[in-house]
Amino acid sequence: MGHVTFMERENPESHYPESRVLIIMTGGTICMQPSVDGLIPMTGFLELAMAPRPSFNDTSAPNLKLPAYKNGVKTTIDSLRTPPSAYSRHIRYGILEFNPLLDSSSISSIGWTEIATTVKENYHLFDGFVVLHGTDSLAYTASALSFMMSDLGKPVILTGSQASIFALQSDAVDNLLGSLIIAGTFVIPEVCLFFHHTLFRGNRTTKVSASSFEAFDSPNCDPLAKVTSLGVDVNWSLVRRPTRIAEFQVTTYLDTAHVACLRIFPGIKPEMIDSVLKVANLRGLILETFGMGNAPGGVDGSLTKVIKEAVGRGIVIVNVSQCTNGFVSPLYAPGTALGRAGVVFGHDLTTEAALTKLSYLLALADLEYADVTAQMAHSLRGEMTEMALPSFSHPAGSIDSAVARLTSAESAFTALGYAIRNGDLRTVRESLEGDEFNYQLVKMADYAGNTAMHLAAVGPEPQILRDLLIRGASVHARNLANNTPLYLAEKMGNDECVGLLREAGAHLWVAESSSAKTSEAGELVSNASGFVEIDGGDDDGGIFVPVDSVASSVGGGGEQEPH
Ligand code: ASN
Repeated sequence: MGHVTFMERENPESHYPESRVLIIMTGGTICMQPSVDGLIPMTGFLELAMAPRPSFNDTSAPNLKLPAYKNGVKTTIDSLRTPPSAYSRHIRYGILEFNPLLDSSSISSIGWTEIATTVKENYHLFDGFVVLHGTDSLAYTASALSFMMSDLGKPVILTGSQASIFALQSDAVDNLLGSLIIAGTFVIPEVCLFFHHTLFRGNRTTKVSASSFEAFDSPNCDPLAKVTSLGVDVNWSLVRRPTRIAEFQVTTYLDTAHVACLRIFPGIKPEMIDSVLKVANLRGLILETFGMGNAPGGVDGSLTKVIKEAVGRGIVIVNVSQCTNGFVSPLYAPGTALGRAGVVFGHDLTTEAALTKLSYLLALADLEYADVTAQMAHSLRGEMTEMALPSFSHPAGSIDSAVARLTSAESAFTALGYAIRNGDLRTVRESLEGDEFNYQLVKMADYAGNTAMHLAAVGPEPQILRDLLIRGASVHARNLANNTPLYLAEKMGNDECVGLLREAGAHLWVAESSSAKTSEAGELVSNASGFVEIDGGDDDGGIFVPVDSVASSVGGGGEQEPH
């Protein structure tokens, strides 16, 4: 007999579980229609563009209302759901629309704050977020949001399209459907940009084409995922993960008013740069230089002089390259001269990331000039390439223990499961030491979908849970019974683990919190191999699944509220 999930017990009609995704519609071509003034964004996207399309609407329970917060006020919004995806789940979604909708060329830090605040207010109500946005300034918005959001634990995916969803030939459906499925299926805790079957880290992107459907690229960072005919291929080794125990926060103010950007060109006069640097109250300048960071007159001194004076007045000047690929460094004499004048080398930052990062840092009240320049030269959210990571080393090469003799990820995970269950902190630490292979262990799951976090949440040693958290394990991962580590810890009355998980941003939906207190929603069963299994009592003849941390809500129609 198959595995009976919590959701199936609650709602036997429903075969597959649902994830919940909030779409934040800001405007852009995706929702535009022709007018006498040219293309303009139209309201009513859910009813006009999504409801009539079978790929966005399986027509079951079309009028289900979802709770959501809009401008701080609790409300309910209409929802639709997709047919089941290749990952055997529906994505249920609702939309909050900007008023007015924007052509993205008009977005500013006000719009960025509205998006960030909407995600924050609704964070506990949805598994993921999709932001619909025009393509013109999409890379700026993606970069800005990545800095505004800290300790993000859920996916925030920005997308748009080059042609309207109402056009006969358009990229809109693919971009939106791909974003919805990824946001509702994978715990990729980053601000991402999805376009033309590719998921990018948002703060690495730049718009490379004004009309092609392949409009975005991240020239200095491989994509985080690709959609193929076989499904979504996630490059988990690139996905960033939280490494400290903290709840999701947003910064709502960026100092965009006192930052400028200037592109160097052959023949540029020092006085032109000087006049920009003397704009009233300017605090930061992004200087787009040639090649590896060179500017004319860097050696003879006149341009360097105006820059040095500006640095002396406390203006942060950041050097980024006009080339889309590569990085700046003080290799050539002109670049060295800029460095000596006090210019910060932005390595391989895009202009979009440099501008928004500087606006973010300058808005932080407790940062001095030296802190801002230091942070501009280091990665905060994966926006610049870090120094080379320590090289891969398999535990078999270094540790003389049971784990050391294991050669496959599956058997290493089995050993890890035993160690967690026995509260054997030393063995857990040995098996998790170091590298990418061990991040695989943090993300793997047993045949019941339990990750190391699920096992640790019900295990005897809370320090193991803490160790997993600082290695980037997700508190939002769900096992095949749709339960999170927090649900299991509550169910077991494992108070210390409950406290720790909540500190790391874990939460329960209302339906879960009541069922965690009853004995009906699933029993914790130790099977022969020592794994903790969540089961409704059926013999499920389990499988071993290296799942990619599926996010999901419980129940098809129940209230979904933070607890
Ligand atoms: N002008 C549009 C915008 O950025 C372009 C687009 O979305 N393709 O809003």
